[in-house]
Amino acid sequence: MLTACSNQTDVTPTSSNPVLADSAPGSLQCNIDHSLVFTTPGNEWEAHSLPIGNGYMGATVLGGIAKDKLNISEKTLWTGGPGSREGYDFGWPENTGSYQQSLQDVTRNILSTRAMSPQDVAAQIGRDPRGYGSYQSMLDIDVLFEHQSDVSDYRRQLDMATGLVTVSYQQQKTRYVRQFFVNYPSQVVAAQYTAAGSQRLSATVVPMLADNRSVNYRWQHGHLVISGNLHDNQLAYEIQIAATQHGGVLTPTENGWKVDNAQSLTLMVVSATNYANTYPQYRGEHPHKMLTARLAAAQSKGYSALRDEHIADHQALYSRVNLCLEHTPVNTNTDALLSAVINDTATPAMRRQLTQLYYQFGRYLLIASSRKGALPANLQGVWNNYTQAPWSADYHVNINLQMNYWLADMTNLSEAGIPLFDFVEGLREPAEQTAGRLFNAPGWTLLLNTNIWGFTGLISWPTAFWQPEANAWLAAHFYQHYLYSLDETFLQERAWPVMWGAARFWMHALVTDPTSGMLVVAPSYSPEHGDFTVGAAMSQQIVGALLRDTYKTAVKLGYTEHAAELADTLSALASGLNIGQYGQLQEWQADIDDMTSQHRHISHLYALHPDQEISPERTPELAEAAKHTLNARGDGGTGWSKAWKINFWARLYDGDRANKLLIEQLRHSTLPNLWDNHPPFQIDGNFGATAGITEMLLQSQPGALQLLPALPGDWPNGQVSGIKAMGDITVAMAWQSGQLAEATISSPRSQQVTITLPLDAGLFEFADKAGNRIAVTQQGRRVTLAISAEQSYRIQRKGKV
Ligand code: FUC
Repeated sequence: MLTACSNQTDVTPTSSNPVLADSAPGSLQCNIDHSLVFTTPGNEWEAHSLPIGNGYMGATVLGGIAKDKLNISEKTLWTGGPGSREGYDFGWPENTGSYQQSLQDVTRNILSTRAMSPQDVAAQIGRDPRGYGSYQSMLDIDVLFEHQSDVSDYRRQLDMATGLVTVSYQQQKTRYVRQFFVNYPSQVVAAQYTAAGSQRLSATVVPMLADNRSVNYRWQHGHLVISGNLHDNQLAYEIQIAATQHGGVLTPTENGWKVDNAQSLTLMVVSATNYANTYPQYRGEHPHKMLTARLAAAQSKGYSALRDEHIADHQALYSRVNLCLEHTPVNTNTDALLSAVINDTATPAMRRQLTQLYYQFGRYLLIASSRKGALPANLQGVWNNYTQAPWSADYHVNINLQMNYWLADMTNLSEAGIPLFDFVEGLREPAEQTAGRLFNAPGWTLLLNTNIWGFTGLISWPTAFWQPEANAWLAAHFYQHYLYSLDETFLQERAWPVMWGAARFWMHALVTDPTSGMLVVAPSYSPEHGDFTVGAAMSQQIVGALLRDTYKTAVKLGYTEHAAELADTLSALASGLNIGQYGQLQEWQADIDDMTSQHRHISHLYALHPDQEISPERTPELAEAAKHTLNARGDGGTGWSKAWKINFWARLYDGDRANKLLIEQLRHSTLPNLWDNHPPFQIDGNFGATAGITEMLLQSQPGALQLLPALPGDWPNGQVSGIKAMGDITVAMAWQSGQLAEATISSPRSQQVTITLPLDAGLFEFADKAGNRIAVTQQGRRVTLAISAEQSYRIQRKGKV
């Protein structure tokens, strides 16, 4: 259905979700498209899966005609960890004293020689991990249909607005429809297969499990219970499946079912393990009782009620934000749209259509892979088809896990961000051990990567093992969440302990550089190239940001002694902000950047994004230097690298370049199902791109908002609503001919805000909800106004744009 910027889902305006003021600018044609649509079955898991999930469990649908494979994963099913055959020690060296001695030797050496090869450093302070493990697939459910595969009118669709996957096709006079969802409140995967017409449904249902576990099948009150233990670590898992049919006959087989001549077949699947996120054993109760109760509750609700419950729960999050980039839809087939963008035959309108879809896909994926109570989204979100997943589908903390959560607050999905905070808090105990054992330091830290078993220690890959700044980067998310939510209880009870713990670590671990007398990180490694050095830019910037944020928090909470200690350290800390001989922002202390390097990591621009120490207004020379760096690095890179570059260019207010990177990402780093392709499939790029698109439309700092800071020429007309600025402010905007036409802001909290408009503030009128003009202070493009809680304020362009 084509609507003039109205949504197909029913969005009720509330204070946390105001839709644009009733009078949407007249002529904007916009089909707000929420579906990924394909007209052929999928056959490759990475490229064609349609994902559904509830944070705990993920499922993917390929929609084969003769055989439909439903892959189900559950976040806690991992090999490795305590009890692993290989042994497990969290990545800690056996001999703490001699390890600390080696680290001191490396530090001393590097302070005098200024550079060491990664191989030399890894030989001294790296270590092969044992029992790291990998995320596992729980099971596949193969449904083997007896009907022929000569079908017509085939359609495979993921409707992001409802979180339903539907597969449908026609065979002679029968319409076959399958529908899938994963319900969060009731914790169940549901699938329904129906036949309407002259034919009925005949099929066998076969659960398929990997051979790296024991597998026992038994029947309990008519449903199938599959249980066992992973061979590697004896982690217990259980799956319970209930099957029901309408019409025909359902017959249990040895480990599944056979259905004959039915009108419909319904499957409900629950699964869990005895994992508990508790150091050091990471084991809890066997899930049997819980799953039995869960399945019984789901069955008594029934399929339709579960679907309604799921849709309501999903929409409460998903429908908060709408993005509408004007286009007349030319094709709703996602394959065709993506192919046109890849082949450069897409019109600007087609690119906008895909952009709009891709934007919401990032939000959809976060809702499906990160819900309260679950582990956070890993490198593949929650979906997995492997027994040894790429990078174990773990949590890399030198960019990847953090990127997964950039979008959470700004796209009005704060709830979906909570698993990150729970996870980091869960790492505290092993991370404190890591700080003590490796660095002889207080506080907490971890290195390059972590798993669900509290791994916070060492690996041995020379160019990717040493990233102790990860603690500061994770702590930044706690502070950011406070800035977005203004939740002071969160700041005091959750953010402060994490931030202070990381800051204490660094106040101890920083060393005085004999050449400058400044405090530096040493050894320091700019990921994931070059030599180990002293005080690489990204090390200094990340630690500096942590100390500044922690200082502000200490002042706010009245911890004066902590604040004084932080201020002392900050005053002696090297900034990591140096401009080099080519005008670039130096990656290292020495001016040795190779301006031909196209390396994917650009962590030395951390101060530009995600931090905001560099900005075109406040630090124009540094912003210019960041541009030189970005231009030299080029617009290529892996999926997440391009996604980060969208954010960088947005922060530099270059919307056209940000959009170019977005198109590059769609063209070169996107799988047909719109999953980000590192390659292989790695979900961070999806999340990073959605964050980047938001940054193109809205940027904020405490008390300051910037509207349409990086609007590309390719998006002349559009609307967005429901996105968030710091200060718990919800923003809606409409623009025409590339110019802001109207904006609405509201917050549950009274506060003073300064808004930077894209044009002189004199061109706009400012009114309250009732349309009464309000008093504002204007200066150039800036306008300052006091907003009252639960009121909405309208900024409107005078006259016609
Ligand atoms: C970092 C990146 C790689 C990859 C891996 C999971 O080490 O450098 O590109 O994303 O994480």
